[in-house]
Amino acid sequence: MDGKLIVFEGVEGCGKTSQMQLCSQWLESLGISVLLTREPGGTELGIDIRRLLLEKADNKPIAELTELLLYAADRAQHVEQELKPNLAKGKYILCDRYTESTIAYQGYGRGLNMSLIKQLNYIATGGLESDLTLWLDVDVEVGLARKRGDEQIFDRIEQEAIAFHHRVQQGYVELAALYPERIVRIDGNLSKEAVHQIIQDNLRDRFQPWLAR
Ligand code: Z5A
Repeated sequence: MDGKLIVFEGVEGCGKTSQMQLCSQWLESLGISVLLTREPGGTELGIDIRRLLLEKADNKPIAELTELLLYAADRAQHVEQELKPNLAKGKYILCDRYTESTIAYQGYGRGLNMSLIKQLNYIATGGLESDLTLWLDVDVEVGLARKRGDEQIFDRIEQEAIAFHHRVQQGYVELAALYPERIVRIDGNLSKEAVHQIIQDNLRDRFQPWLAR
């Protein structure tokens, strides 16, 4: 496929949304057509699935396996409807979370079977991997405090014990060590401007010929 799939990952409040906006503005200023999207919720159907997954669950518990399957369903729709067609058109796609989130949250966080998660990731994506994953590595407590500053109402997952977030963080540490050619660690504790500069440098290093087209 002609385009590039660049994924932003990390624990809550790591700065993905802010950095995707800055990155998109920068790429557009270079005349590069960008698609901003996210998981869950990158399609119309996905918006409904996102609501089921993340809105305060009140008395409606979601079993862990159901949660995993809903993320997989959201991803299958997103890959077919948005990612593949836009990559084929040569777009630069900036995606807020992708397969590594499932490994980190449902695998390391919830402790679900890793080989099942990998199979589901493969089924949902048809093997489509990111060209580059930017892991914004922020201390768990810093990320959560940033979000607390935003709003007082935490969604369902954010209310989980802090130990859960530390396991998720450990997931990203191990994923980055396993796939260093595809997953880049970026110090998300730095200022927004400094993080953006490092992201620019990484994209220039990786995609210079592509950026210069
Ligand atoms: N999830 C899952 O479990 N399994 C899966 O397979 C997938 C997802 C795909 C939704 O994710 C949830 O879905 C998530 C994992 C689960 N768990 N929860 N809850 P989400 O990405 O939509 O939500 P989030 O992880 O909570 O991220 P967020 O709220 O969108 O935050 P963010 O995008 O990382 O950060 P931000 O909005 O750019 O920044 C947050 C605040 O920090 C804001 O006030 C900024 O101005 C501030 N900020 C940002 N950067 C900085 C720096 N560098 N310095 C200081 N302040 C900063």
